[in-house]
Amino acid sequence: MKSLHQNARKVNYYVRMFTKELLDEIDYVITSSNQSSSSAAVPRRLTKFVEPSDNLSSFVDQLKSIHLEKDDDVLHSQLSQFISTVSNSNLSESWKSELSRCVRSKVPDEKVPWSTKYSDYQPVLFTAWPVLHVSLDPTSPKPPWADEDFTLKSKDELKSVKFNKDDELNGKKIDRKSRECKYEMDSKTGLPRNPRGRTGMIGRGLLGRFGPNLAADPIVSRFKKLPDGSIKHINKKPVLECVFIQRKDNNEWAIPGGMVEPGTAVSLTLVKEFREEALNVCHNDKEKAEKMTNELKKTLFSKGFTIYEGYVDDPRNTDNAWMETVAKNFHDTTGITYTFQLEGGDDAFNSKWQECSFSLKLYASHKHFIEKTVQRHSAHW
Ligand code: RP5
Repeated sequence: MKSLHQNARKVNYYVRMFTKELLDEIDYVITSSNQSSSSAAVPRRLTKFVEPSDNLSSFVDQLKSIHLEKDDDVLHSQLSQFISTVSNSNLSESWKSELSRCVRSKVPDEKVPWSTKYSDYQPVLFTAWPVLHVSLDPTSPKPPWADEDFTLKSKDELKSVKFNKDDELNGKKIDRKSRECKYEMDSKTGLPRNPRGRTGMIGRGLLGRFGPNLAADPIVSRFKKLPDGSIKHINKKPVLECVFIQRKDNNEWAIPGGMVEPGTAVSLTLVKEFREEALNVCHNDKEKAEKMTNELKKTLFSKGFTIYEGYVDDPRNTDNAWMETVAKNFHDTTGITYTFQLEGGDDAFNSKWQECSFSLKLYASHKHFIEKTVQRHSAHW
């Protein structure tokens, strides 16, 4: 098991390079391995670095069925083809959702807690190609959204990373504290361990940071009005409506939240994400974006109520990386939201007001946050 992981790490590193030497290096990893189980793991692991979109899926299946020890020549040509396919492929938006459902190993419910022994546990090591490919320029004023590949570091080297604390990169703060608890480190790898238990995947998957990946979720609400201007009621309770967006990565409806960037306050992220995803006012129109941010900060976003802070049950979570959020409610009491022109932007296809009720289907833990918002306003559910 140990050497299997070591090989996977090497391959992880080599694939990141995408250079001409790549094939030779992979070949070296394969041929220098004297354990057949390690060798067989190589193509399996390689398939985890690309999107299993329709055009790649049959090829990925072929790779999975290869037995290295039986036919190295075939493997070599398959790998060459694999590399060139990956090199030439355009990573589409669909990769996120596709990957999150196809690569993790199954964990029975009772084996999820770390306190339960699970000696046969074989999580898939997976870090998506775009995460590994983030440029790590130490001189850039804007720190990268993803960490460097800590799976390549030893436990001792990892001690310099400020897990459970505020860290800093290129002069910008990176919040590595959990809103949930003080998280533990895996005793073998020294990497953060998901406080909610096993997920069937190690590495970062589609997430940028090891440990918590902090997001901010603005819940913009108002009471639903009928055409005559009165508030709609069901079973004598007012009906609440909130702004939702349709995510581009998986088409699911969600609160228009987003990641907190290094050095950016949660309060600003809440405004920025709402402006970009629900109003389609993005940073490419700098002047308009700034004006809108200031207006929102002075009005609707001047007073918010924290609905939830902590872990999000996000499909991207792994054993070493997970989503956390600060979800705040901004309730319209003045009618200002009637001046908003909703339009999906950035990571969102669509944006709309939607009545809140038990039948809502939303991304990740978002329905739970909305239920709590509804309770706060004693509204119908
Ligand atoms: C969820 O992912 C959070 O609650 C937040 O809404 C969202 C942030 O991720 P991106 O929308 O930036 O992908 O877990």
